Amino acid sequence: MEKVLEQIIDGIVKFDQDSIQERVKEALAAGINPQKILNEGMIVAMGKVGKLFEEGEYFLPEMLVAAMTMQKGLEVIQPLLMKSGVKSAGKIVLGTVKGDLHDVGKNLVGMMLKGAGFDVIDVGVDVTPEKFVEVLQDNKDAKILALSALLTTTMPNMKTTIDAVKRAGLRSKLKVMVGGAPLNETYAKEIGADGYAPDASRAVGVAKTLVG
Ligand code: B12
Repeated sequence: MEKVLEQIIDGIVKFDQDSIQERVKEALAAGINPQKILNEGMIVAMGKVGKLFEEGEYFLPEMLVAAMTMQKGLEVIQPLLMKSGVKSAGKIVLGTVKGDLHDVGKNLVGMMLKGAGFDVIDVGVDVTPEKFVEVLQDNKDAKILALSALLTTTMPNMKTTIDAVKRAGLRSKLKVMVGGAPLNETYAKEIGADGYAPDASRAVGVAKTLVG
């Protein structure tokens, strides 16, 4: 692997907030494409951080600072990942479900969807089913509801949200797309979602298919 990618991984794992942007710029200058910097650098680093947390080496503050370091690095490649986006491909309401504070993945998905021309309304993290319903009521032209969850304990809140949307009579005109590390296609079907994607770039493909 390119040395600079290793340095990016190391920089995030060791929270080197001062030099992460420099490293990412170096990687770009070396001709490594932004998608590769993201997938083989930053996301690999977050996987390592998760592992250190599981092993009891890292605690909550370490995970948080690692996420902040990644966000700093992302700022450099964000304009490159977002390119085009001429006319709106449709409106998407996006958020992380109730009880869940993870937003790095959601933000990436939002960024890529915007780049693909979607009009993204980001409702944030820890969003209750009631709040999603309220936002959808204010945005009746939304074509997709996109839900994120990173915890096995908050995954069920995706179903609770879909059920609340149904009860509010908003489900029939809307497609629901879900994602997040603990999810898979089977779970997505089980809870009545229309689409699932394992990462942000594939989320764009799924969203395009869903809006037809
Ligand atoms: C950073 C982090 C945190 C930070 C979050 C900061 C932030 N601003 O997001 C903080 C410190 C807050 C945190 C807290 C906790 N965390 Co945490 N966290 C992580 C960590 C290290 C990285 C997550 C991340 O940013 N990944 C990088 C992004 C790019 O990937 P991603 O989120 O998976 O998103 C991609 C895909 O999943 C997909 N995707 C995501 N959303 C969506 C949505 C749609 C619609 C689609 C289509 C696709 C999609 O596309 C994304 C981009 O490619 C993970 C470890 C890991 N490997 O995931 C643990 C991890 C998720 N956390 C974990 C835990 C246990 C917790 C805590 C419960 C710890 C505690 N004891 O308090 C708390 C819960 C707090 C809460 N209520 O939410 C566990 C979850 C275990 C489980 N299976 O339930 C993990 C897996 C760590 C571990 N290995 O144990 N955490």
